[in-house]
Amino acid sequence: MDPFVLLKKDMKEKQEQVNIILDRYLPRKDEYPKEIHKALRYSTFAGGKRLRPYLTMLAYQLYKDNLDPITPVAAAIEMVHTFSLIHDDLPDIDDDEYRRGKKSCHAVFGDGVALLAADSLLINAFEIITYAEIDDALKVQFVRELAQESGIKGLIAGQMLDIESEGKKVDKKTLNFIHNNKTAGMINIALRFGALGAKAPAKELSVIEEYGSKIGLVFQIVDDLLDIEGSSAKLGKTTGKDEAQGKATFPAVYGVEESRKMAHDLTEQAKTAISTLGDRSLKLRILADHLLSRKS
Ligand code: GRG
Repeated sequence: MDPFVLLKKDMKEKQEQVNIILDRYLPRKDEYPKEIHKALRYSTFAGGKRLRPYLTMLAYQLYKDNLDPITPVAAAIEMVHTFSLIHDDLPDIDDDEYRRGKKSCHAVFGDGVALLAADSLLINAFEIITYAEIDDALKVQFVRELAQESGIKGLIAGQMLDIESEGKKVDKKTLNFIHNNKTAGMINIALRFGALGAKAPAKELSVIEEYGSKIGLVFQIVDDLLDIEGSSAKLGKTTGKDEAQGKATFPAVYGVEESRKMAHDLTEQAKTAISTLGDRSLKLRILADHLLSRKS
């Protein structure tokens, strides 16, 4: 079977498992007060790729078959991710009208409701981790690490620098800081939680993290390239915005050709790192190629 077809089938199956957990733990949309529940469900089920939970599940399946214990953790990471997208789209941040192929949350429900819907996704994510059937010590560790990664030492720091850099010429160090914190960090922690949840040996955990930090950057470089060359219909969001807003992107700092080469080289390095795990790492290797060639 074509490796990408195999991967897409596996992604779809795992997306459905995550959606079941999200549906189970999120409030019903007709629950009182209705508007906020409708809004947070609207954005959560608007059609994201579910890449981060998929990574958690793949890392876990390097060691264990039954995904049930880790799926709430994977769903929690997706909730934090969705929260960050809603905030990112707000008029005072990136001001984006479209997300996941639909009108963004604030465009449908208004800024105030979008803010609250996102906040509640962020907070509920930590609650959901506590429902996972894993050791209590691991739950505490996940809550702590996810708080760090989504807080001032992670997402917020990356977003802060992103805002401050708008319209300015940034250096490579600042560019890396922004995207390591905004994008690669969440991708890496998704893999880390899967591996830790399955009690991966320390040496293998570090290989998985090396893979994670590399594909995390590839994901962002490709995101930047798609903003220039991609189709907004396929991406489900407006393209051409980075240049218009003077964003700190890889093509802006390195140029398109050099960015493409960097993405290619990082993908090869990620696959080499993970190949030390042997046949078990096949899906992660196919995924790395998929993330390099993705069009959406
Ligand atoms: C933590 C309080 C607090 C604020 C968050 C807004 C913000 C600060 C961070 C922004 C994070 C962000 C939008 C990063 C960009 C990462 C990125 C490339 C997202 C797109 O991910 P995809 O393509 O999206 O996986 P789907 O829709 O498929 O899930």
